[in-house]
Amino acid sequence: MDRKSPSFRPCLCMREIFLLISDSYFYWEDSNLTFKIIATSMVASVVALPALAAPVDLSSWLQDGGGGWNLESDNNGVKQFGNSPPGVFHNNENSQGQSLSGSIEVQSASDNDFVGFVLGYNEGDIGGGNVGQDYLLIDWKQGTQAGWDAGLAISRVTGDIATGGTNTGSSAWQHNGVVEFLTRSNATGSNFGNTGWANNTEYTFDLEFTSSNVKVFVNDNLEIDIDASDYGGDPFADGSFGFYAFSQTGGRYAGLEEADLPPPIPVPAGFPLALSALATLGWLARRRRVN
Ligand SMILES: [Ca+2]
Ligand SMILES: [Ca+2]
Repeated sequence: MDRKSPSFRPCLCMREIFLLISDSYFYWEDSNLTFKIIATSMVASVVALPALAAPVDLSSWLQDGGGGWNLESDNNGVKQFGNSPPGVFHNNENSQGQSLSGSIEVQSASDNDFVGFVLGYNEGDIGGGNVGQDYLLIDWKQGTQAGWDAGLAISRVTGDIATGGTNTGSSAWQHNGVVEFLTRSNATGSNFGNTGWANNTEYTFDLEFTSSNVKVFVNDNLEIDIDASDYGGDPFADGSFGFYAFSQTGGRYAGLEEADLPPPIPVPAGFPLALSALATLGWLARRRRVN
């Protein structure tokens, strides 16, 4: 088509728009405002990239609960020690709208219990006398034991899990009482819903945390993807990123980076319908060419 033409030729233009959507390339200069808006929105979605990740300085992070945490000399790695009651090492700042990435490895051949993460944690939520807790617990058990199966799960915590100690009957172990089990790895193609971590084996992880959605990736594979709207509708509470250990020594977290998640891109009213119509027209155009 003539790129400078002010005229609008519906059939040809729609096919051209479909092709540019397919190719992520914008060159259409027709004067029809409606379709220019649609095309510009597509370009916006293509160029919206996440912010650059920045290394995490762990020297300001805090410990709560049981066990101990040894900070490494570069302040970018930390290793838990102790077959202890639930404990966390957390950044003590509201972290919604951010991702946290790095590696996790249990550097031990001893025991088979819990490592993991907390999201939305507040200082004192474990063993600090807080009440009204509201945070998410992502725990990963190596082996099935005493009523809880191996694998990666996410739960919502609304009380103090320190009170159970290392008891296998505690809420942190059984995922009952103040620990409301939400789901095991639930994404299509997930690997670790019922599979424990292996001894002395490094996995990469990525956590994405917003008030409406949480995603957990392990080895770049999506394992958990939950929406607040699927669990009562209240937004997930804001709070810290943290690492977690319960009755398991040797969890090491390293190579840590945080990044801002890209803001949601507004979708114009009617956009999904328009895109569907354009796709259908493009398909029909291609059918006409090949029949
Ligand atoms: Ca055990
Ligand atoms: Ca143990």
